[in-house]
Amino acid sequence: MEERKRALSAIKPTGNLTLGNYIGALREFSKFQDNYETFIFIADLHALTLPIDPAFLRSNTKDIVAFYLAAGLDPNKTTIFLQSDVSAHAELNSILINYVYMGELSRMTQFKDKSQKLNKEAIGVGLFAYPVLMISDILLYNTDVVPVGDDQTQHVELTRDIAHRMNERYKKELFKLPQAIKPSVGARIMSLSDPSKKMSKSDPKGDIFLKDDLNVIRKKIMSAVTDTGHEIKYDQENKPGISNLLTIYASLSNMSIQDAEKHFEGVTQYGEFKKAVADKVIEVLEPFQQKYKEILQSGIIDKVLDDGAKKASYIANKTLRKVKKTVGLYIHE
Ligand code: AQP
Repeated sequence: MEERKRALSAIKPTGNLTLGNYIGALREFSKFQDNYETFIFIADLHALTLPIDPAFLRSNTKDIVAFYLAAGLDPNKTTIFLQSDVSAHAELNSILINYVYMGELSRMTQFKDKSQKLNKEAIGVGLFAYPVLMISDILLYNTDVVPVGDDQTQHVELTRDIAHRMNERYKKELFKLPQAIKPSVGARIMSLSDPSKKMSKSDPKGDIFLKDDLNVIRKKIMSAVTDTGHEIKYDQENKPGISNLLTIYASLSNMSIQDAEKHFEGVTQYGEFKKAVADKVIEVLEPFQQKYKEILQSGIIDKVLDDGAKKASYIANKTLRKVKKTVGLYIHE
């Protein structure tokens, strides 16, 4: 039987999940599970790269599993697990960290953005070396495709470079070269209060949170920053606010941006447009929130994570053994 290709992705439990995470990641994940062997995990080790309250980290981790299931991930089709439950991630990280250059890591946009906000003396090594752990996450599973939003594609590119470097160095196909896959619409949802900035869970300004009360969501959308003029047109430079709302509407309606523009042709009041966007977001999030609550109450999360960790460990440990052998670490036969 021909082996299925593998898809892998994750979310860091660093903050309450946003509509950006839903559109750019969560919703995309379940599209892979029928045709790919799919691995979706909670990147809890990555969440330690910036200070985080332990109780919040724990409850947020559980929340994300419930969100995965509510978004349609089926544990019979997708291996769902916690990164820290599979020790091979940390072990491969401590090997690969020797093959990634400081120059490469210092060029990562996300590191530059996040470290800028910190006191120079207090930037954790983990924040700097974060992509090495992400590279390990991806390469352990011989991943073919990595569904991600815009901000993570640079890290996947670096993963390809390192996989290639290792293959060249050891003259064998040790690792597969993975490919980032972005959603065609909605790879970068922007803040509602400042559409020049990404909607981000660790810098929550102008965010819609997946757990927000539906009335709060409506209010947030109705007061989203827009632009002068009255046409509903996609123009990121001159109409970033309208373009962002149009993107949200199009992606949640499974339409292209052009079709969404056509849909709003003739609408000249931003208020009417915003109401339609709010209705659409609520139409999608209402049943989603309901499912999420039912899953949290059902008590299935521990079992899903236990089963997932077993399946993931088996595959990850195989790759780890191969790497250890290749680089010369002693392995008992
Ligand atoms: N605004 C966004 N639009 C589209 N996709 C997004 N993603 C995040 N924000 C948006 C995608 O969600 C996935 C999980 O993200 P992550 O947890 O790895 O963290 P991130 O990429 O760094 O996103 P955040 O929300 O900004 O988290 P913090 O601030 O904690 O780092 C990824 O596929 C991401 O692209």
